[in-house]
Amino acid sequence: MKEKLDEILGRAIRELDQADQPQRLEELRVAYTGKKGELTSILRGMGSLSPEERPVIGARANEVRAKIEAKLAEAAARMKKKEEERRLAGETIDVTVPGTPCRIGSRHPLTLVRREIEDIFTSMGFSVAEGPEVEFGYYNFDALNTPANHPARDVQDTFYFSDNMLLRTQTSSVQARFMENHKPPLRMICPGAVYRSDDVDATHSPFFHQIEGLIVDRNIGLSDLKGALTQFSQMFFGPETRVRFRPHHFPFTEPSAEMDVSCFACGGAGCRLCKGEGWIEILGAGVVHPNVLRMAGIDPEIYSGYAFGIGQERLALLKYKIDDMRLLFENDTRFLHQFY
Ligand code: 2U9
Repeated sequence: MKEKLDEILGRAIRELDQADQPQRLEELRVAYTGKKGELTSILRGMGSLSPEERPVIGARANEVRAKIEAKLAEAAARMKKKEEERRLAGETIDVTVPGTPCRIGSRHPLTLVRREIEDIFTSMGFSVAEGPEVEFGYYNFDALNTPANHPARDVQDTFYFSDNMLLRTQTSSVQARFMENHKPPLRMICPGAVYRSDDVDATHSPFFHQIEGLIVDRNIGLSDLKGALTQFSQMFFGPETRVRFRPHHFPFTEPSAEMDVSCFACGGAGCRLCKGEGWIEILGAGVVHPNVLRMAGIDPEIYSGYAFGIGQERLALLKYKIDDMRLLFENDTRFLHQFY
């Protein structure tokens, strides 16, 4: 029986060394140490041994069982390690493989223009203010010397919610509000969306953006306006830029003017961009009307100021040579990704 036990141990060790699948290991465990396994059946047959042989064989059988169990555990550990190595090998990350490209957004041309204008004016000491797009008729019109019978207030031109609430038609309402809680000297610009009842075409939209500016201090006049807006034009369009002012009318400024810049494409000789004129209109401006200051509680005998209004879309079309304003609002990313 001792020989039988040694033979079992030898065979078990050989087979366990060769086993390379958990399933095979389980088969061997059942075959050797399971309830119906070879060792168990030997132990069961011990009854037939002589009293002298029994303890010797019993001890040997237990030794063999312990050895087989140790070998089983060793094989299980070996398989687990191998499996883990296999898994890790499969998970290897090649850090040199290029990543999945992700599309990075780009700034909208209107945003680029707004930021550039903000940078220029803040460098001259202007602050930036914002206000509501849904506005009282008072701030949009009355405070800006545009009384009830003025044609700009017509329902044909302005979107009304009620008699006294509307979508602002100009960001000047922000300046009217600003003057109520800031004392002169003040120097500010207000960028933002405005709304007018217009049909859409290549140069018109019922929704567009302005940047308006206002400065109020002692002894401010037309020369200050010309100086600041010339400086702005040269920073925005290039140092060679010349400007010219043409008389105009706005209810909120007196005198008022429109300002042209020399064409930055042809230098003033006349080309397609400036339609042969050599000049391109870019903004309106003027000396703030005394009535506007008075409405805001500022004494026009002590203070004066100038104001200007720039159409953001117009500058974006000019700067980026875009020939149709609708492109700015259609959100076609093939178009928008050209700007950054
Ligand atoms: C206050 C007083 C005066 C703002 C001004 C303009 C001239 C102007 C247009 C430019 C193109 C509007 O976007 S546009 O169509 N704006 O020409 N705006 S002066 O004058 C003000 C503003 C606020 C208290």
